[in-house]
Amino acid sequence: MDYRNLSVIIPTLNEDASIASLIRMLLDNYPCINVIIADDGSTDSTRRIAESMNGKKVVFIDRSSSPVHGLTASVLDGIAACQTKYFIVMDGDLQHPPEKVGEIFERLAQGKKIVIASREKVDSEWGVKRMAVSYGATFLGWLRLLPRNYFSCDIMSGFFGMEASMCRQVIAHNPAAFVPEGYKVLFDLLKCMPREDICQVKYVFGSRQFGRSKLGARHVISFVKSLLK
Ligand SMILES: Nc1nc2c(ncn2[C@@H]2O[C@H](COP(=O)(O)OP(=O)(O)O)[C@@H](O)[C@H]2O)c(=O)[nH]1
Ligand SMILES: [Mg+2]
Repeated sequence: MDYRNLSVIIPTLNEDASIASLIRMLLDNYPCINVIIADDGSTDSTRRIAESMNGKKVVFIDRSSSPVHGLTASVLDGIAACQTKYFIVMDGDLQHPPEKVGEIFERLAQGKKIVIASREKVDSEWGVKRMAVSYGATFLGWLRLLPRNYFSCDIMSGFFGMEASMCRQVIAHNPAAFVPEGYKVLFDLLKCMPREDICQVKYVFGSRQFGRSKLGARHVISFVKSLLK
């Protein structure tokens, strides 16, 4: 596999406890891979760490002075900055296993338009509230996408890959479908894409070993906005 054609886009907000290990794993396991850190103004050492790692292959996007902060806005900036044919989006907290990047890339290189890493198991310390939010959002999302059959799909996944130019076209033709301050950029993309273009790869969503989840009530509101768009 030629990983020069692949960029991994990682949205970050204060992930200095895990970002170095993640970048190192990606650079060590996938020769010549590109990494784009889309950071929303971390106040910890995330920036220093990312900028100190393998200069040419690790790009740091500083969104600290952006008018809109958010996971979706950060990923969209990462996609706009992507210089390779393909990209994969993954979290910076090691809950998405870097070992799966190769499998996702293989499917993209075979011609799949969008490859979703689907959670077959959540190996996490999620409480009742978080489970209710996650399953509730998935169910409402499935209903929103009803005319197309997405029922077996992890439409809330934050771990997925696409061909960059195609994705930029989808975004350019459907700007209103996206909620920049939201958390679910994949869902916004799926609203604009035909079902048959999708392929899934299973993985186990790991537990967060460092730092805290940033998911909050305002993200629930942005998801409701996204359902209505
Ligand atoms: N750029 C950016 N990244 C974010 C934001 N919120 C969360 N993230 C990052 O998105 C990824 C997933 O966030 P996380 O809080 O772990 O979500 P969870 O796994 O669903 O609980 C992590 O890499 C976070 O650092 C944000 O507002 N902006
Ligand atoms: Mg997480």
